[in-house]
Amino acid sequence: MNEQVTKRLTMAQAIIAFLKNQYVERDGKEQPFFAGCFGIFGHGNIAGIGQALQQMPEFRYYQARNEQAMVHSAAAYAKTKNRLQTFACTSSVGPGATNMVTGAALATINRLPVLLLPGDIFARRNVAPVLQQLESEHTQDISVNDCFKPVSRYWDRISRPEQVLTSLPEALRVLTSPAENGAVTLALPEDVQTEAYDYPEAFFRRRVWHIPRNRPDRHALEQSAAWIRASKQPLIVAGGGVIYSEATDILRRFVGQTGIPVGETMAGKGSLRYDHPLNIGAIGATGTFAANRIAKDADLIIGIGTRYSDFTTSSKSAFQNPAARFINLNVGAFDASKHLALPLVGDAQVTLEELLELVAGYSVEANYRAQAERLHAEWDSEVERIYNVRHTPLPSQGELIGAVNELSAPDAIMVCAAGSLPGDLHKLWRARHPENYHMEYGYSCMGYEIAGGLGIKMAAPGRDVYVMVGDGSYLMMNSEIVTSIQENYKLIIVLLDNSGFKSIGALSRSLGQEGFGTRYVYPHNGRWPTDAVGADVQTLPVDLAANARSLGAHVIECKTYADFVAALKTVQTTDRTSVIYIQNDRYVAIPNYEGWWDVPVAEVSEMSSVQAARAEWAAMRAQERYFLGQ
Ligand SMILES: Cc1ncc(C[n+]2csc(CCOP(=O)(O)OP(=O)(O)O)c2C)c(N)n1
Ligand SMILES: [Mg+2]
Repeated sequence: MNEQVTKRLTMAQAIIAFLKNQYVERDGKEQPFFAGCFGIFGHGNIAGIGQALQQMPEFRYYQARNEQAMVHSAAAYAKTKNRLQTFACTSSVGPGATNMVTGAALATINRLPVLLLPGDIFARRNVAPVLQQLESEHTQDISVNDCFKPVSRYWDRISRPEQVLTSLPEALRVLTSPAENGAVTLALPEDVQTEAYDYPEAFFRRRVWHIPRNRPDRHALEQSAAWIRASKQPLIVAGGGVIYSEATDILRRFVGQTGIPVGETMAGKGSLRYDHPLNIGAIGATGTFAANRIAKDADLIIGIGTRYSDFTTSSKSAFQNPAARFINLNVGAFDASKHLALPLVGDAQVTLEELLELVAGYSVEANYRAQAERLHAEWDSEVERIYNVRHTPLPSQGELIGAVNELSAPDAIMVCAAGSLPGDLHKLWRARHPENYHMEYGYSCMGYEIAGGLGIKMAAPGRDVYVMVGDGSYLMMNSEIVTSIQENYKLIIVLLDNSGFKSIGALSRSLGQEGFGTRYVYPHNGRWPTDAVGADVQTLPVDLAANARSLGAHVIECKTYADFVAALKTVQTTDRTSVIYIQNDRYVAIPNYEGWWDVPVAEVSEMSSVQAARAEWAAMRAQERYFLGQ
C-alpha cells in the first residue's frame, strides 16, 4: 500500500480503524486481537469514539452498565482466551473514566491485556473547567486520568490527532507482549477525538502481531537440569503462566517422566487435572495438607508462571527446608528472579520441552513419589468428606461447591473472585480442564464475578459459565446481569447468601475481633454488633432473589441441599441468565490445612482476645523466611 496515500479521519475514527485491523498469531493460529469495544457514552466520548463505533459497526460495540464492570468483562474475556484476544473499553471523562481505574489495576495485576480509552478534558482548554473536570492550581496538564498511570503498563494522552500514529503501535506492543501484559490507557481529550487529520492509509492495513515463545538462556537451562538431578524432594508450583502458555500437556509429560509433584496457585489451578496422582492440589494459605506438607520439606521449588503471592507462599512460611532453592520459569524476568532463584526467562511450553530432554533418565526416588501419591489420595478423600457433609438447617458452603462441581458439565467454566469462596474453591474444586477454574485472585476484587462471567461467556459461548458469588460481592456489582440478558449470553449465577462477610468475619474472629463490622444487620443499641450479640440482631429487609428477578434473570430460590441440586438441574434448560439463590451457614468453615496468611494483629489492645491473637501471630511470623539463593 502506498505510504503517501492518506485518508482524512477523526482521531477517534483512526483509532477504531486501526484496532479492527490488528491480529495476533501464535503457533501459526491467527485471530483478530480485539473482539470489539465495551462502552458507556457521555459528553467525553459520544462524538468521538461513539461516532466512530457507529460508523464502523463491524467493530462491534457492547453497551455495559458500569465502567468498572466492563473492564472486568474485558479482562475475563482475555483470560479465557489465554491473552490472545481482548476488548477495548471506552468511557466518558471524569467519573466514567475513574470507574475504570479498579478494572485497570485488576488487569495489570493479573497480567491481562485490556485497552482503556477514557475521555479526557479539552486539550484546547479555553472552555475549562468542563463538566466533571478536576482543576489544579499548579498545572493545566493534569486530569483524573493521571490516576491510571500506576495501574497501566502503558499510558499516554493524545493531545494531537497524529499522535496515535506513534501511540497505538506502542499500545499493541505492550498488549501482545507475554511479559509486559496489563492495562493500556490512552486518555483521549474530548475535542481531539473529533479533530480530523490526513492519516497514511498504510497505518490501517492488516497487521499481524506474532506472539513469541521465547527460549531461556542455554546456560541457565543446563544449570536447572543439574539442580533437578541433584534434588531429592523437588516440587513444581504451577501458576497462571502454565495455562496462558498452553503448557498443560507438556507439564503432564514432565511430571509423568520425572515424578515431581505439582502444587497449584489460584491462577494455576487446572494446570494438571485434579485426579492426576501427582497433583497434590492447592498450595499455600488456602492450600491442601498434601501440597503444604510437600512444600515444607522441598529442597527445590520449580515455580512455573507464578508471581509467588503471599497466598502461594503462606506469607513466605511455606518452604522450611533450610537448603530450599528455587528455579523460576517465567516469561518475565521480574517474576523469574523472585526468591533469588535461578531464573529461566522464557515461555513455559517450549522451555519445559527443552528441560525435559535435559533431565532424561531422571526421576524422583520411588518412596518420594509414593508419598506424594498417598497424600493426593488422602486429600481426595477429604474433599469427598466435605462434599458429603449435609449440614442443617442451612447447608454448608463445601457441600454446595461439591454439588456445583459434580452437576456442571465437564467442559463448564466456574468463575469467582472474592469472599470465603476462593479459599474453599481453591481447596475443593476438582478442576477438569485448564479453563475450568477461573479465579480472579490477583486483585480479589468483589464485583468481578458477574461482570467477569459475562466476559467468559462471550469468549466461550458454547460452554456453561457458573458464577459463584457471595451476597456481599453480589450487592457490590450485579449490574451486568442486565448486559448478559441484552446480549443473550446466559450465565448461571450461584448466589450464596450468608448475611454479610463470612470471610472477613472469620478473619476478624481469628484476630480476636469478634466479627466486628462483618454482618449485614441493623446496628444494635446504636452500635455495630459483634458475634457476642448472637442471634439477638435484626436482619435487614433485603431480598436479593427479588433483586435479581427485577433485573430480568430467571431466579430459583432454594432452602435445602436437595432444592439446590434440583435447581442446578433446572438451570441447564433455562433460556436466559439464571440465579440460584440459597442461604448457607455463616460459621461452618472448611479447615485450614497447614497454610498461613500474615495479617498483622494489633500490637497493643484493651481486648484480651486481641492480645491472645497477637501472641499466636508472633509465633507464625517467626516462620517467615528470606530466600537468599545458593
Ligand atoms: C472491592 C473489594 N472491597 C473489599 C474487599 C475486602 N473483602 C474481601 S472478602 C469481603 C467480603 C465478601 O463478602 P461476600 O461476597 O458476601 O462473601 P463471603 O465472605 O460472605 O463468602 C470483603 C469485604 C475486597 N476483596 N474487594
Ligand atoms: Mg456473604
